[in-house]
Amino acid sequence: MDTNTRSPKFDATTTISSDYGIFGIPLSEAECKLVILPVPWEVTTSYGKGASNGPRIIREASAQIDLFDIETKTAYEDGIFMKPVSNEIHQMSHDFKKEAQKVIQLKTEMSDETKTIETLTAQVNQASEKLTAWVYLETKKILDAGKLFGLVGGDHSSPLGAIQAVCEKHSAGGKSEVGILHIDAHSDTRQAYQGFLQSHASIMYNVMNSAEGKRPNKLVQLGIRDFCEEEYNFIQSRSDIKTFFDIPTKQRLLKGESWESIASDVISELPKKVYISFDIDGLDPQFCPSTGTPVVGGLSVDEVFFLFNLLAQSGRQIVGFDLNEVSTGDAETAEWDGNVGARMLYKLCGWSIVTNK
Ligand SMILES: [Mn+2]
Repeated sequence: MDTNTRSPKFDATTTISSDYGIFGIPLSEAECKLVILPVPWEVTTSYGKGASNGPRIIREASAQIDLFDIETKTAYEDGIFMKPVSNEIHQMSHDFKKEAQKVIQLKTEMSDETKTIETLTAQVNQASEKLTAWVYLETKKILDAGKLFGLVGGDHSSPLGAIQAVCEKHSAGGKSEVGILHIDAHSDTRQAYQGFLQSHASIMYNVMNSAEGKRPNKLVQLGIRDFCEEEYNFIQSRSDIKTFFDIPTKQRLLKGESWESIASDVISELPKKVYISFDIDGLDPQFCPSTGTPVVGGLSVDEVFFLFNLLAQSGRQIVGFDLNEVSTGDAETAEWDGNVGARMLYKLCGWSIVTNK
């Protein structure tokens, strides 16, 4: 497809690299208002696999999207850029995933090799810390260059450093002004999972226990339908967390309440500055069949698009976002997952640009 014909702004002489960029937009990082950091990471994924391929399949599917959008119009003209996928990070993910798998296997077998389990677990935790530190620094660089920020994972542990950097950037008197809109099937508030301190299942626990200037002032969760009692109790214990569990939310909808009314309630819990953390499994699994831990129920694409539109109309500002857990499963490619992921990403990009005008 000749992507240059999709916008009068981009002349036919500009070429598009196959290593970086996204949506077929032929602009350099310096020319783009919004910069996306890809994080090909899936060390502690427990059930499915292929989340580290997320940036690649989303990028591949992204060239098919028409740039003009009925809601965000020509927002893309400000430029959207995705950095090249780091081979070093991808290799590190591959190497430490093997160690994490070994830990899970030994624990499942009730192995008495306690020393081995401890050593491997510590190594995996160190690798996760290193990843988080890298993501934090890369995010800071993008923000300090005056760009809008997005991240594509990877499993849901990928954005911890990014959320900390964005919260820190938007803080006053040592407190962050940012609220997180977290769309997910899972609450992700486990203190640790299989001994791993920074797993995908602990991201929001870690976010809400970050140092004061680096943690959001509010966490608002939507689509949540898979969590354990420990997670439920953690949510209840925190006045800075508001969870819209999927079943009671759907009951309101099924009794005839409008989605507009429900979405307004969700938005009213958020401060003016919003960071969106979007786990693709928050959607009904028909939209993400290859994701690692699918759960029945969930949101439709229409409901999410409606929510984003209403968020923008409310005058809120999207100060950063991540999209994670878009996966290939066992396959090399998963076209449908990439297609849905790319469309979700495009809306997130468009609304980020529009709400920062
Ligand atoms: Mn998640």
